[in-house]
Amino acid sequence: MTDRKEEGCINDSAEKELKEGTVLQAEEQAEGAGKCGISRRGFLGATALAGVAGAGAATGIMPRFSKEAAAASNGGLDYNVGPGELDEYYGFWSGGHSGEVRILGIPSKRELMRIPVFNRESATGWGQTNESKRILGDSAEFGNGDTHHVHVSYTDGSYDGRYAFVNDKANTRVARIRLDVMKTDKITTVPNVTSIHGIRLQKYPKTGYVFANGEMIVPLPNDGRDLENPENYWTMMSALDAETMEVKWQVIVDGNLDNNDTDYEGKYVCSTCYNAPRGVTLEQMMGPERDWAVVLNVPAIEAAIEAGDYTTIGDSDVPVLDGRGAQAAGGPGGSDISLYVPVPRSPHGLNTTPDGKYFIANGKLSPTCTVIEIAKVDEWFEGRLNDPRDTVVAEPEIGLGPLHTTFDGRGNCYTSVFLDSQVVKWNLADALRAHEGEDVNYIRQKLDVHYQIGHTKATMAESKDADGKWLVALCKFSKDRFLPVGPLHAENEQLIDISGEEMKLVKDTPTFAEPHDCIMVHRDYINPVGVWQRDDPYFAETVEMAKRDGVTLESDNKVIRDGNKVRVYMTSVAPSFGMTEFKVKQGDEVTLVVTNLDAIEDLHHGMCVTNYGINFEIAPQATASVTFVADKPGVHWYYCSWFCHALHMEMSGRMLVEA
Ligand code: RUQ
Ligand code: CUA
Repeated sequence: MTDRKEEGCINDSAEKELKEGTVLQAEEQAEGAGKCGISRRGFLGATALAGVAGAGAATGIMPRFSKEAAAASNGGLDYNVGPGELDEYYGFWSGGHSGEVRILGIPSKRELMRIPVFNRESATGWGQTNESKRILGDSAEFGNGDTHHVHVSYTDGSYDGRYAFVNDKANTRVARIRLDVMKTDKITTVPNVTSIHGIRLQKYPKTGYVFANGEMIVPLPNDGRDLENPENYWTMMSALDAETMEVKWQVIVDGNLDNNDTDYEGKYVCSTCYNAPRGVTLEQMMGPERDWAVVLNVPAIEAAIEAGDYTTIGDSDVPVLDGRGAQAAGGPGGSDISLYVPVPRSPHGLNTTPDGKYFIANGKLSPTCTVIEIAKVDEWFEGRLNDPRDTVVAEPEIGLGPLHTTFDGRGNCYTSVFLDSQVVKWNLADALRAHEGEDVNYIRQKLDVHYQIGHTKATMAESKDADGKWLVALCKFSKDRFLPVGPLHAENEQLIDISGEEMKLVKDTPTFAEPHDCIMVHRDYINPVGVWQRDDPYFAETVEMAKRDGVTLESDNKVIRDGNKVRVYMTSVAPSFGMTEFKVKQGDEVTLVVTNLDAIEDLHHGMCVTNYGINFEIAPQATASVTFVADKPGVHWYYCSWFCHALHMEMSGRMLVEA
């Protein structure tokens, strides 16, 4: 590795192509050179053009046309985002078992923000403040989560920038993030199932439902019965109302639900299933040759619930329907509400083409992708097709270990192939033709990635506005790609330019545990605010509490005693807190409420109480609070933890705890 770093500066795809003896194109050499700083031509070109644009740069609006011009000058898109320039896309990244969601700028891949969701977060006090604990509810005790799939809400198949939703595989939850303030605002623990893995949103007419895949099979209800009887273990698809985040209904299915996606007409949610034999050990799960993709018919489910045709499970009052009936499990291949399409064993990703015509199930153990035509799904539910397999219109061979497929909006699919460590570009129309027996090669290119890719995603690919500019390969292993940092390695996310005929690897970016998936949304669709509104529901309950205490948060600095409960209300204006001391008694339950009166964007304060394990952010015009027991007598300084002023160090006070 060292040799190559010192000698070469050949970009990686170029290096691979050299090895394989194929032609190394001049433009790729130029690009490789640019990457290690020999030639700054592309970058200078962009800057010069931005200079000509002048006004755009001065107002802080990224002059997008200069990007296009720069792209034209070096035969591809420009991935440099210079100092002071803005990225073209918001990337919403799951954070895996870090339990968070991250926002990245694309194409720079600069990390812009971390949104704590299921985790406990030190800088912002997420999981500690009363406001975040209300959102976390009973599950606040966990402190961990496992986010895999983050999706942004839709109106008519296009992103509408209202919310993002993300799953928690670890503790069976679904969270919603408000994209105006980029904070988690609702979390629902889904009853009756274990592990939410895939989630997807209804795309039309707008995101009404969030469809959450229960992955692991358990007894229904899981209350201690049937511990030793796996034949009575099942899982379900759950549909949450995107506005209220209540679970509206659940459908029992055959197999473990893996990944899902929806159509563009609001009718279907389709999910891959593995574990047809409903085994509980790896050997048992590996039984038959076939698993399936299950398609659930949403209007039919709604009609059944309307007709009262459902049961409930345990103490939950969520309507539950029975959607079992896979042929491989001895069923007829579906029911009034479900269709089971046989696919090769252990499929993984499920992706809808942006034209809304096909579901693609990715083979994982099979080298193929199975293409299901949604119009044929209609026919099956209308009784015009008998065999569920007749909905399959192509099954192209992609490579070893296809996991996920993404799209460029120009008819091409890009499938991540785990075992081969490749992104494979293939043409859907040609794959359909090949399935009809025509002699066509649907494979367009196989690009090596480094290494063991999981998800791959192209810009805007999960909406009808797929624009085919950038693709990210989320690689699970990064050995030798970065400076060593001990036994625990970063992962490697590779940025690939897919704007032209040929995919071009342009950048390696390390990332901490463990983004599973991401989406990239053009910045025109996302409109965050810079300062909180005082009437924001996020801290409304705290405002109500202050009202009951006769406190005006925007002006008062007061201590209210109510038995051994003490509420301390203070304001903050850089560089001071409204109170430089307050006194409580040992054993008091103290609620500390801070309102940031600064109304300037970027002027946060923090409240850190020393030796009490307390720290939280208070963004401009926000109120935040924490409740704790003052169990240690003595002088306890509190200080501002977010840099706010030249006298930030002096922004402090004393909590005096009487013994
Ligand atoms: S799954 S590597 Cu959790 Cu998204 Cu496929
Ligand atoms: Cu206020 Cu730092």
